[in-house]
Amino acid sequence: ESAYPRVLSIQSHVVSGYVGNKSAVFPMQLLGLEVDFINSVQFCTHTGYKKLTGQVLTEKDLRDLMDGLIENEIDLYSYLLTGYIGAASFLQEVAEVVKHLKTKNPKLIYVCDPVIGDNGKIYVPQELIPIYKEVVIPLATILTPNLFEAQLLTDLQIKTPDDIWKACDVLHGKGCEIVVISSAEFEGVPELHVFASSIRDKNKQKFTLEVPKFPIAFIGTGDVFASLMLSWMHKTKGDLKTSLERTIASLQAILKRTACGIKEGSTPTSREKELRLVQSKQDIENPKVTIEARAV
Ligand code: ATP
Ligand code: PLP
Ligand code: PXL
Repeated sequence: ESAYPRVLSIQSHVVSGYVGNKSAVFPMQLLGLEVDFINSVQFCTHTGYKKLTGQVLTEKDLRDLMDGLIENEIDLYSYLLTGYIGAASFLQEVAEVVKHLKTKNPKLIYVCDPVIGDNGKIYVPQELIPIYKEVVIPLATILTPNLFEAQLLTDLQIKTPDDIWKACDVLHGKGCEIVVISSAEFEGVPELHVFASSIRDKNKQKFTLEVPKFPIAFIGTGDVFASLMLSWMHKTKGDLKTSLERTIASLQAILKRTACGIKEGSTPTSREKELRLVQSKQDIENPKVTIEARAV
């Protein structure tokens, strides 16, 4: 086994700003993980800016890069992290990558953020949904959907916390040991909620956190969330409660710093909303926990 843990992160690259690998790699490196990354796209910015340019990696390109790692015998990973994937054929190839990495390391931990959409809006092609459901989710160790994604992946209507736990059980039934609902909002409740359910080592655990919500639609926060959860689950040897608390503490600090740069009352530009990730280095290294995860 490798002397230090190595992560393979397959996500977007943007030249300017912070989504995908640009959001995920820095926190993992700061927390001591060796990160190899494959850029599934290289765009000028995230897709919310007025002009989008750049290139998309094909499934064949992904296969080629993996073949290089395999032939060089450097395809032993402890963790795989994936986020936004824009094409069905690429997602199918990612599933092949997971299967291969598991033959090399049967203990591989696959952290999958099944990015489909948010708040009733789908921003990937529909045909990705059955592939996530049938092929990818059974391979995932830790799954981090938001409430909307959990609905689409389970075909359940989620209206209450009880419904969330039912959805988590459906996802456990498909094979993921840990399900973290990275954000959920309920009618008439101003806070954001995080839910986590684990059946790891037959030890059932459930936690919730209540997070104050900034009135700003940040981009790339889901990517930071998954990256911090992976890092802290590693550093705490699987302590779900502590990992959730430290992840949320760092995220809150990053968002507070980012919000400070936005003029109140005005509609922020995409540029102004870019996460102040580098400036938050110390909040990532030493999160100050103020929000406790409550056991359910
Ligand atoms: P994905 O689509 O990648 O699965 P997601 O939609 O759940 O993820 P976000 O909604 O970005 O991702 O939320 C991830 C985390 O980021 C939340 O748990 C919360 O801690 C933080 N967060 C995001 N937006 C806000 C906000 N406006 N106010 C407070 N916290 C936020
Ligand atoms: N908009 C689009 C087009 C996206 O692809 C994503 C990706 O996740 C988002 C918004 C939201 O990003 P996040 O959930 O990381 O904040
Ligand atoms: O997860 C956010 C994300 C990832 N990749 C690309 C994006 C976005 C959000 O807009 O545009 C290319």
